[in-house]
Amino acid sequence: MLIKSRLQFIIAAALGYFTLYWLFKSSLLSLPLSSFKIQQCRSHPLWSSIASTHFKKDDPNAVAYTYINMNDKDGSHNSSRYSEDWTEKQKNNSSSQQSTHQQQHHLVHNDGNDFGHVLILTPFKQSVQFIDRYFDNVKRLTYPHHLISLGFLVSDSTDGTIEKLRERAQLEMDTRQQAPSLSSSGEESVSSWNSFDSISIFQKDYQYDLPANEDRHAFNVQITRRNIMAKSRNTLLSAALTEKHDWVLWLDGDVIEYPETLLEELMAMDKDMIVPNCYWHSYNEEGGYDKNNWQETEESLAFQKTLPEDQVLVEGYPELITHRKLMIDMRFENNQTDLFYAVPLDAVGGTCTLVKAKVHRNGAIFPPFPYQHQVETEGLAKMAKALGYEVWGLPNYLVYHYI
Ligand SMILES: Nc1nc2c(ncn2[C@@H]2O[C@H](COP(=O)(O)OP(=O)(O)OP(=O)(O)O)[C@@H](O)[C@H]2O)c(=O)[nH]1
Ligand SMILES: [Mg+2]
Repeated sequence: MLIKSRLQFIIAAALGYFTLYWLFKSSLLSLPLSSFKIQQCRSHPLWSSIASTHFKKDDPNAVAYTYINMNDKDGSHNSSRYSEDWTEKQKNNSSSQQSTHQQQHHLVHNDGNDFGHVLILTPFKQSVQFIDRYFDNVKRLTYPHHLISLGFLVSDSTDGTIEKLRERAQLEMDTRQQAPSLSSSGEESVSSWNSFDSISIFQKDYQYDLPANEDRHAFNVQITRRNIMAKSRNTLLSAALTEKHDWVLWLDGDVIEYPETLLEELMAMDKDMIVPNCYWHSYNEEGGYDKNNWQETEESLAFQKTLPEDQVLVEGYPELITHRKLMIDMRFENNQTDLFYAVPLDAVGGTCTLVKAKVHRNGAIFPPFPYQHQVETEGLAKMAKALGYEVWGLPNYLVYHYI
């Protein structure tokens, strides 16, 4: 009986032990199930890459916002070079930023979108009225903002363009610093994806003002105007392009509407240089705006053979028929309605032009001198083609210029 009850005791104790063990084990599994999941998430290589990127991006010292007056560089102006405190901070943090960018590239690669870092460059002159809209539009871009840098060159402006630009850049910077740091759920990290990598504002005057009685579009002022524009774009490019940039988007300040998905859609075409069709619209009408996106024709090439080498051609002037085929006239051509229908081009305008950074690095600039009868943006395309790169246009994909 005693043995029997001992046996019973042992069986009961064993049963009790296993019951307690099972209860303990199941409570361990059920209670912290969510934290187990988080643990799993955190150890995922992609997640840790995001986390370290955003921890760095939320560090206020990592902010890059520069304002540099370049007028002293060529001695044409005697105003002193001016850079604010954060320029120093930026320099001090350049090494940490570099490692951040390496992680970003890694992150994008892991994500399956190996598109890289884009530098959006905009020259501005007397453009204060466009700046708020400009920022509202770039902020709406759906491409990850930490892979976007903004660069501006302001010239010959007396309307407060540079002050307004600095104010908007500062606002962006403040928003970024206020962004909450990463929580355990990782939710707040989304705010960092909305922060641009850097904003750089350069200033250089060319003392170029159109005589008050001259129409800025008049044929006889085009060459001087385009020459200054070419120098402005080259100056901005050489000041802002760094080794981290994979793409350059040239975006004029008076391009006021474009798709939020512009960057990823143009990048996905994977062309050395690509331009959407730049139109204007009113409330009930629309039409072609940028006539500088075009193809040469047999007639245009034959015509150029009759010209002296230094003769510059520009489009859109009845006094000069060039025989080119303009992209503004190619929309829905031959019943092509595909948004991404692409045509090879021989020249581009600068309203909205995506260029692989290597095209610039390898020598394509905006010639301020006649190059194959072209200057500035059309000259850029001609140079890129001479370097062996391909230039393409999207006749059905529209962006809109201010009218
Ligand atoms: N930095 C700089 N920017 C300029 C200069 N001239 C024009 N811009 C800017 O360069 C971009 C293109 O110039 P626009 O004057 O719009 O050229 P456009 O589109 O051919 O001419 P519009 O038909 O009048 O718009 C705009 O963002 C201008 O604000 C200049 O001399 N220096
Ligand atoms: Mg314009």
